[in-house]
Amino acid sequence: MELEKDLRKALVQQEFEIYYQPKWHAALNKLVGMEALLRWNHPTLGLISPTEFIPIAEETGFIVPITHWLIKEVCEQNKEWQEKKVMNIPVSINMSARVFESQTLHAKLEEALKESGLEPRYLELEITESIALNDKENTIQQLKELQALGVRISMDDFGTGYSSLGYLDEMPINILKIDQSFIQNSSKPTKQAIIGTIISMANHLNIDVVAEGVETKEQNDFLQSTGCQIMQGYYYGKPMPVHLIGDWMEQIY
Ligand code: G
Ligand code: G
Ligand code: MN
Ligand code: NA
Repeated sequence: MELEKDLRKALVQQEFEIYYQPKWHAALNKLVGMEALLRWNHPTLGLISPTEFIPIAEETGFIVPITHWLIKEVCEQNKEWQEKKVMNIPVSINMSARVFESQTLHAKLEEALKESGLEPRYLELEITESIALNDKENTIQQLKELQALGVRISMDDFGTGYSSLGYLDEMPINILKIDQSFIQNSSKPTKQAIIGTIISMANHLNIDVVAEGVETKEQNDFLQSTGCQIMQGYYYGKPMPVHLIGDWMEQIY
C-alpha cells in the first residue's frame, strides 16, 4: 500500500509535526497541561490525520520508532518552554498498545528525560483501556515501573472501552480523561449521570479528571458544577503547531 511505503520514509524525511492542545483549569483559569498530537505533512497528499496513519503505523510497527522520536521531541520542546519561561506544565503523549508492549519504552523515556534535562513530572503518558486487557498483572507492573521514573499515567478515552469500574481501582493511574462522546452529549440526563459517576469515583480514588472535547460554555459549566475542573477541547483551544501557541496565549490570558 502506498501510504505504508511513504510512512517508512516519513521519519527520516522529517515529515512529522507535533501539534499541542491545551488543558485548561476552569476555576484557576490557567493552562495546566498540553497534549502532543502527531501530524503528518505528506509531500503530495498534504496534511494527513492520525486517524488515517496511526492504524497503519501500528500494524506495521512503525509506531514504535515514531513514538520514540515523539518522546524525544516533546521532552526537548517542553524543556525549551520552561527555559524561555513560556510555560511550566506537563505535556502528555499518546501511547499505542504496541509501543507499550515493545519493552523499550522505559529505556527510551529515561534516555529522553536525561538528555533533555526535563524533570519527569513534566511528562505524562496517555494509555487506553485496551492496553491492559491481555495481561493485567504485567501491565500493572509495567505502569508502576513507569511511574517510578516519575512520569504520570493518564487513562485516555475513558468510558469507551471494556473496562469495569473495578479496573480503575486496580490500575496505577494518576489521571482519567472522560471520553468526548460523553461530553458532547452532556445535555442528556443519562450522559450527565454517567459523567457525574465517573467524576465522583475518580475523586474518591484520588485520580485527577480531565474532560475531553469540551466545545461549549454549557458543557464547561455543567462539568465544573459536577466537580471536574480540567478541560480540554475546542472551547479553550484546538491542537496547534508550536509557532501559533504564543498567539493563543496572548488571546486567552
Ligand atoms: O488529533 P486528533 O488529533 O485528530 O487525533 C486523532 C487520534 O490520533 C486520537 O485518537 C489521538 O489519540 C491519536 N493520536 C494522535 N497523535 C498520536 C500519537 O502520537 N500516538 C498515538 N498512538 N496516537 C496518536
Ligand atoms: O484519542 P484522543 O483523546 O487522544 O484524541 C483527541 C482527539 O480529539 C484529537 O483528534 C483532537 O483533535 C480531538 N479533539 C480535541 N478537542 C476536541 C473538541 O473539542 N471537539 C472535537 N470534535 N474533537 C476534539
Ligand atoms: Mn489523548
Ligand atoms: Na481521548
